[in-house]
Amino acid sequence: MKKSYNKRNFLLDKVPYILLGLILIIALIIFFLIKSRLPLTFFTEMQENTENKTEYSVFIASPTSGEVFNFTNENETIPIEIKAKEVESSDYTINIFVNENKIKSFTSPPYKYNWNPGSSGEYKIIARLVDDDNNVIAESNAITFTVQYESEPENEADVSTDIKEKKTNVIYNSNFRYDNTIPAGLPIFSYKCYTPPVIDGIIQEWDKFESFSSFVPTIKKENYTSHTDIAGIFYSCWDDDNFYFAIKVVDDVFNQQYTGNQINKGDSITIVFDTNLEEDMYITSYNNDDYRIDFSPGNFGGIAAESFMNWPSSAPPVGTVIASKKLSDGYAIEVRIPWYNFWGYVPEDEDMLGFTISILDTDNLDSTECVISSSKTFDFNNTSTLGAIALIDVGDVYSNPEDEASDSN
Ligand SMILES: [Ca+2]
Ligand SMILES: [Ca+2]
Ligand SMILES: [Ca+2]
Ligand SMILES: [Ca+2]
Repeated sequence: MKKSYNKRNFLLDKVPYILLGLILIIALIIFFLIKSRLPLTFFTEMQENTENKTEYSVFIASPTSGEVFNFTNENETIPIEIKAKEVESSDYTINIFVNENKIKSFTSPPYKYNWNPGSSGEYKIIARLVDDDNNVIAESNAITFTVQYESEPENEADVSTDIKEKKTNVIYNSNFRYDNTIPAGLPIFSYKCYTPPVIDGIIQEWDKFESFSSFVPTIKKENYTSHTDIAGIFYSCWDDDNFYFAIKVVDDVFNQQYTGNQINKGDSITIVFDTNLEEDMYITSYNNDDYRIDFSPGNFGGIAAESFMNWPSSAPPVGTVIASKKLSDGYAIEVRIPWYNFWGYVPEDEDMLGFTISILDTDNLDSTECVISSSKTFDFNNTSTLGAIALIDVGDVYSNPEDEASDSN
């Protein structure tokens, strides 16, 4: 009994395998039947095509045809990306031409380059693959694109003659690194405030104060493309107790997942002060009157906005209040830092401090991809790259602004 049961069971177990084998055999028969009915070239041509592609072919993947770039500053660039098939010989060059002027040559991948056009106009870009003897082996598609520079509105007219005179005096009477500031020779001006700003991340109350938005790419600047990637507008003011600032950052991809001494790896702000600039003009290293503070907007989720002093301490600055707001195209930060964090420094009208504010941008990687700063060059470890900020008392900017304007006429 037991034996016959086992035998039948064994055969039943094999049924699925037999069926599968049959299906495979039928599929193969159908395949060969179809193949014999199609012209022979159907299969061979497909092979030839792929072979031609592996020979020499270059293709412009960015910019795209008809693309329009609206630029607001002279540092913005066109991201150029060339796709090229693996080239067997090592003696080749890919030349990039814009309006038939060679702007870049590649001899190895990646074929990526951020090109600064410098002026508005219509441009045509083409890539040519040449051999060792400069013979053109392949030419890419030709792409036409447009660049438009929009001039930034001047707010110089709003400033009264009294304030202009005061600024001229401060510049004349103080020593700072003229070449580092943007524009050269002009520090950032910070007005004394008679009513402290409300630290809530809403920065409307700042429009009476001077703004700075001429940030330039400094660290990893080859990654900088346009003002939609990273840009900012900075405001500041001061009183006897605190330094206040607000910054509105435009950033296409918000990414901050770090805290404490790591916040610089995500989207963040770094400010460096030198409270004794006059005596440290030729010192490149940080000393006991320099302060480097990082500010994080948090992630608008579980991580709160915070500040962290990297030099000279390695701890959050004492008594500092920070608030942030997520915006549709970036974020805003508002901060109050008590002066007592800057040991022995007491602010006075017409003080000139070493100063640089930098915006650090992380989009898709795990650390900083690009930095833009308020001084022409910026290096975290070199205080001689700092620009300057002038603290000036021009009276209460909220008291009768109409009267002051008519006085100056
Ligand atoms: Ca506010
Ligand atoms: Ca960005
Ligand atoms: Ca110093
Ligand atoms: Ca970002």
